[in-house]
Amino acid sequence: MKEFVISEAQVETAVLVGLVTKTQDERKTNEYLDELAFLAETAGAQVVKRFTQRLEQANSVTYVGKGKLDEIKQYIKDEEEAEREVGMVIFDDELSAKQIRNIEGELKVKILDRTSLILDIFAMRAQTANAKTQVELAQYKYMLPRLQRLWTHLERQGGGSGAGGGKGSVGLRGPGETQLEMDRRIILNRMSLLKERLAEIDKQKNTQRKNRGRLIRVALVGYTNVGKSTLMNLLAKSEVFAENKLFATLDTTVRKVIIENLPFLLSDTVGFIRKLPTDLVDSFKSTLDEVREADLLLHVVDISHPDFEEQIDVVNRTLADIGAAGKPMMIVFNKIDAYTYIKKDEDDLTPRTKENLTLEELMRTWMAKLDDNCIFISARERQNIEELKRVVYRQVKALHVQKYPYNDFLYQTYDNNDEELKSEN
Ligand SMILES: Nc1nc2c(ncn2[C@@H]2O[C@H](COP(=O)(O)OP(=O)(O)OP(=O)(O)O)[C@@H](O)[C@H]2O)c(=O)[nH]1
Ligand SMILES: [Mg+2]
Repeated sequence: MKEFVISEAQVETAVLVGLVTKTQDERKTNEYLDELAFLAETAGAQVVKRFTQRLEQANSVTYVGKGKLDEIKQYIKDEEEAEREVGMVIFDDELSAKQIRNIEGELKVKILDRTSLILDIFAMRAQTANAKTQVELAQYKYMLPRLQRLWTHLERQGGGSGAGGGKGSVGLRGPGETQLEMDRRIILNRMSLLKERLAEIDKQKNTQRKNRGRLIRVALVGYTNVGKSTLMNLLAKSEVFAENKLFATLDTTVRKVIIENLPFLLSDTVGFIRKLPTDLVDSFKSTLDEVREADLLLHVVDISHPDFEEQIDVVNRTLADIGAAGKPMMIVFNKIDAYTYIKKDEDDLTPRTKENLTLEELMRTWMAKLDDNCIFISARERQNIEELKRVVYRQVKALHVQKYPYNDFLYQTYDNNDEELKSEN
């Protein structure tokens, strides 16, 4: 496990590597690397350099081409000579066992990829037994095929050189193979134990959920760092950990929220990210059940982020992946206080792009696109929160009537009382 994990707390330096391909232009790659840098920072590493290369697709042996790898190697060497040690090289895509082995052999520093970096952050962030178990399982899932391939590779290598059908040199094959096979078995055993444990936790959570009574369930979903927990704290008056780091939240928190006298359950969930490893999504099944079983999704978007549109797509795709597509959903555009745009000169006749839209123009566009099923707020500056409450109230009430038709005592005295909401706070 060690080699996939950033060690200890001291600041290590990192070099990032990404590709410009047919399907990923330079701008995209830079955005991905920005995000990778943010991930690295969150994990406690400091990014000192980025390398990109234009390739049709990733090189199956070394991810980048030979020339680029030499360039990176030279950079590491130069830095070392200047007494600035490079701690690790992080690749923006998931690497195969073969790629890791070859790159490591060349660069002789710690090699990470986006997946192992995310796993590392998750491991760092995991607080509860549930989250810890889920992360550990995901880490083993990541490691296993890499071990396996390492093992088959040795076997193959041995097979080539072995005489008379024997498999390889004793020194290489025997102990190495046994060790790896043993590691593999230990990991498999550990994995089934973790799975059992998760199944147990799952059962408990299911029971808990059943005991929650007849309340509508609303889940805050969205990309990481968009402000879900901040909004949760605001609506539920709770103290969920929120900060400007990725994946501040790993465990779902559920709170009972009452708007007017209509109670419902609000849950804050783990944020999504591009290229989120599927194994990780699988491992977080019990966390994501909260999303799957929600009656209403509040999809929180950071409108001040230059890539917010792609982030919306990533979240929608991930929701579909976990079987939560098609639920009633409302988009909550957050961080309107931080929105900036590039004003164009009057005499500038080049076409206006997304970057030139004022907040009002952007709001109009999205309201038209989403048929008004969206709202614009600032959770931190508490802008438009009353309106948000009003809209959520209306939707939850409609869902409540639908789902629990005989349980309408909760709000009957407040039926036409939208006015009162306005005066609250
Ligand atoms: N400018 C601005 N910043 C905000 C707003 N809402 C939240 N933030 C900041 O955005 C950062 C992330 O907020 P969180 O609430 O932790 O975001 P999250 O979506 O829960 O993030 P993860 O749990 O990491 O997925 C924090 O630094 C917040 O203070 C807002 O309306 N405006
Ligand atoms: Mg959070």
